[in-house]
Amino acid sequence: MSKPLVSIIMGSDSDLSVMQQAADMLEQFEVAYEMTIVSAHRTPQRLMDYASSAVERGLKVIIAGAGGAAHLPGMVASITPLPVIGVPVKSSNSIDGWDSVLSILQMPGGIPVATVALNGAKNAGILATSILATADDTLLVKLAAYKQQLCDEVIRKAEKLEKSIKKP
Ligand code: RP5
Repeated sequence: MSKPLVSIIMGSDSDLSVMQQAADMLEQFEVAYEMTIVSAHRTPQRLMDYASSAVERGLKVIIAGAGGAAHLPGMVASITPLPVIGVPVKSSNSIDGWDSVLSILQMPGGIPVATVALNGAKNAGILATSILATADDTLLVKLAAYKQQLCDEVIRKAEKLEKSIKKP
């Protein structure tokens, strides 16, 4: 098993079904990752320890997901110099998801968090891979192939739809 380059953390195990989608993308691109629970509110010291040791442990990107009053991504970004991708999760304590989105999106100047869509962990996995790909040509090739695959799929669907339309 190679050393993890990407960390996936979440505020609770109740975020796992969403955050697993980031892990699935990293597996697809064969990027080594670690995944665990770090709660900004329930385990503040663990958050401090985890974020402050991330560089020395060899991590390059951190994906952090949380719901409701979602402080995890922003707090992690305030501690580590690594890029942090925030995933707003529509959780049981979310009013309608906007609370998570805005908590993660509206960071003060100086502490950026790259925020993906609500429950957008899939894109977080792809974005983390893109960040690594700036220094890894193999990953660049894999990402280009993935995008081509998305394109081919749409063309195939378009052709199918066009054929299904009855000619007047
Ligand atoms: C947040 O509170 C977590 O990230 C989760 O989305 C939400 C609810 O947590 P649980 O009460 O399900 O543990 O901190």
